[in-house]
Amino acid sequence: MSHVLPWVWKAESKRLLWLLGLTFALIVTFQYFDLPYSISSLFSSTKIPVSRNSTSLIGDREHRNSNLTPAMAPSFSQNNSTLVDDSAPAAFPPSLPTPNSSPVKENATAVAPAASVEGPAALPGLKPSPVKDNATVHVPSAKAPAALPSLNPSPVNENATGPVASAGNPPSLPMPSTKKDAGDASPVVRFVPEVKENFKKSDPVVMSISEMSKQLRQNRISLNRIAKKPKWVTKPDLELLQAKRDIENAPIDDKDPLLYAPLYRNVSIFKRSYEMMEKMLKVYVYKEGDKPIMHTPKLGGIYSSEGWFMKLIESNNKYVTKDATKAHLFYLPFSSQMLVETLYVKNSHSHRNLIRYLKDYIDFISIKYPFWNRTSGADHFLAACHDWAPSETRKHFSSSIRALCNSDVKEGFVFGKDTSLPETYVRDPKKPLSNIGGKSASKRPRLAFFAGQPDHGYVRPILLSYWGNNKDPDLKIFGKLPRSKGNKNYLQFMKTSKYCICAKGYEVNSPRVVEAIFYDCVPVIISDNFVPPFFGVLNWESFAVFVFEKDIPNLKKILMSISERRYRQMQMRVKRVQKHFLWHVKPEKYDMFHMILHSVWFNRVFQISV
Ligand SMILES: *[C@@H]1O[C@H](CO)[C@@H](O)[C@H](O)[C@H]1NC(C)=O
Ligand SMILES: *[C@@H]1O[C@H](CO)[C@@H](O)[C@H](O)[C@H]1NC(C)=O
Ligand SMILES: *[C@@H]1O[C@H](CO)[C@@H](O)[C@H](O)[C@H]1NC(C)=O
Ligand SMILES: *[C@@H]1O[C@H](CO)[C@@H](O)[C@H](O)[C@H]1NC(C)=O
Ligand SMILES: *[C@@H]1O[C@H](CO)[C@@H](O)[C@H](O)[C@H]1NC(C)=O
Ligand SMILES: *[C@@H]1O[C@H](CO)[C@@H](O)[C@H](O)[C@H]1NC(C)=O
Ligand SMILES: *[C@@H]1O[C@H](CO)[C@@H](O)[C@H](O)[C@H]1NC(C)=O
Ligand SMILES: CC(=O)N[C@H]1CO[C@H](CO)[C@@H](O)[C@@H]1O
Repeated sequence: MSHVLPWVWKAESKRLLWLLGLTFALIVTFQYFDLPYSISSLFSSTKIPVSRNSTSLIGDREHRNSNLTPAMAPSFSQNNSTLVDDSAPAAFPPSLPTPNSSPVKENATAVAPAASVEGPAALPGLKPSPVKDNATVHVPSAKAPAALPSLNPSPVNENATGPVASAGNPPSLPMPSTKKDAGDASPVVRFVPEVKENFKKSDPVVMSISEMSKQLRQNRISLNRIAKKPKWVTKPDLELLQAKRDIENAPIDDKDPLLYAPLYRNVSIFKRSYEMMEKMLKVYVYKEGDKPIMHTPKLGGIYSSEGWFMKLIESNNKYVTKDATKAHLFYLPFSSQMLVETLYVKNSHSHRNLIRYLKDYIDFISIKYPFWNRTSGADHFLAACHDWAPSETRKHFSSSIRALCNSDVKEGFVFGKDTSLPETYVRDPKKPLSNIGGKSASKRPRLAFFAGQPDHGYVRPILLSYWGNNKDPDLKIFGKLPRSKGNKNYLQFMKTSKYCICAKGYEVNSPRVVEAIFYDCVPVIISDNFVPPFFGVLNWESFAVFVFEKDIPNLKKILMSISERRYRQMQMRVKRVQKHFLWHVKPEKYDMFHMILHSVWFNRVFQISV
């Protein structure tokens, strides 16, 4: 352990050791609540069957406001502790009472808070003791290729009751570091608490795209049913209800030359909904909030989609209204990137102050105006691209519509409420369209291409171990590409490969998905449980390939099994869907700005209940 945490020993501080212990207990606790799935990969015999159903549903208020909360917000020093995220209680699988509720979950709620309340008492052995007894301990090997077997769903061990530290072998706390990643592997700093990262391994329970669609359909019905009625009904509510009826009864219209039907779940519905949005949508943008966290759009880099959206909506005069009583939606103009850059204490691994900031903002506007309280924020929305945004916003924005880049089924993404925000890597904010496009289908000699930081997340080492180092001349799978002027190499590969591999990094999202589309390359998404952008309206499987992480060894076989005809069809569709993924300094019909706005509108319309 000493080589893992040299500074601990140097400091010779019992207090630090104690904190470390507490930290670990908290990690375990936190993980247990936060990532019901990843705990099952950490201790791979512990499978929590309830999670899939529950993570994608909205929790009932009682649960959220239960007395878990104080227990999960410990008051001890945060210095050098770890990722202590007071959004944790909300992360607790928010669920409707479901028949699938397992004893595992019940134990977790009963045990974990006690552990953190009692603090020292619960610490000896670093184990939340009540949980440990019958659990089977299995800490997967950290080595990537060896981690592969655990990709396969392991049989459920019903005895395993929860997280337990293997004796004398707690998962190591890596030294804090920053995260760098971008489509072309150029140095863009991402801040990520590596402690949490270490817990993220592949998860045996994977939600396929068709299961996601099913969940979306179910939630469209159930969210609407369980939605809290607004405290009073307004004219915009009634307008939304009318819009909903109109959209549901959309006339069949699949011949619009601008909307190629196979790209959409239901082109008639999308078309009608978009028209209704154009016709009636009014958005109120809060003026409150200090720069730089609020009202400061960043237009370059990998988080720029939140910035572009903020800039374009704040300067928009078609959809934005100054009269909040006319608004169907309320936009919360904060930047998750600026929030981290401004408030995150380096190496603190704590989000608490970030979450606090957002909470204070909500408190402020909910006292000053009646709008938030009227719907508990259900008609409020945010667009946030930073990796941490899901956890920062999970608790206090649990009713609000969150457009998130890190749209991970297992990080509390709620189908039908939240929307998947495209992650875009804008290299030149003045010319967001430069270098767009690529070779035609017949002029793409390479089967597949990937390049990116090799050590980000658990998937890439696996990908590289199977296909890196030119193991197969058809698959160009690289770690970092040698630097070239203007990223020529990277762009060249994207423009001349048939398939562009979008392998997840630390988180499910990657700028490569939009990049592939941008360069007319068919995206191959290897990122289990990633909800692709505009999932509510687009039929992703018509123009992209989804490969389970566990199928990486079969990657070539999978790609080779796609016929040339099918490939050409998908590539043509990629070109047709491209317009939805473009930024324009002056927004254009159906472009990314409008699609983001539409995704929020669409979810609001279908959740409306009065
Ligand atoms: C989810 O719950 C339903 C019943 O509500 C059940 O039929 C289904 O098998 C459950 N799915 C999972 C993955 O637990
Ligand atoms: C945490 O560390 C900062 C300096 O890094 C110090 O100012 C602060 O008082 C510390 N907080 C506690 C609770 O120890
Ligand atoms: C926190 O840890 C860093 C090393 O990671 C150390 O330099 C710093 O002094 C520590 N701060 C406290 C308050 O213990
Ligand atoms: C767990 O172990 C305790 C004793 O250590 C025993 O009383 C209890 O029945 C066991 N529970 C299960 C589910 O095996
Ligand atoms: C696991 O459960 C089975 C029956 O459910 C029981 O026979 C077995 O002893 C249990 N194992 C442990 C370690 O508790
Ligand atoms: C699309 O939605 C419309 C309106 O609800 C419906 O009439 C039509 O059958 C749907 N089309 C498809 C292909 O599902
Ligand atoms: C909204 O609710 C909060 C908490 O319940 C309360 O403090 C606040 O005064 C309310 N706002 C308005 C405008 O009534
Ligand atoms: C609510 C509760 O305590 N559920 C179960 C927790 O796990 C033990 C076994 O470890 C069961 O006996 C409880 O029923």
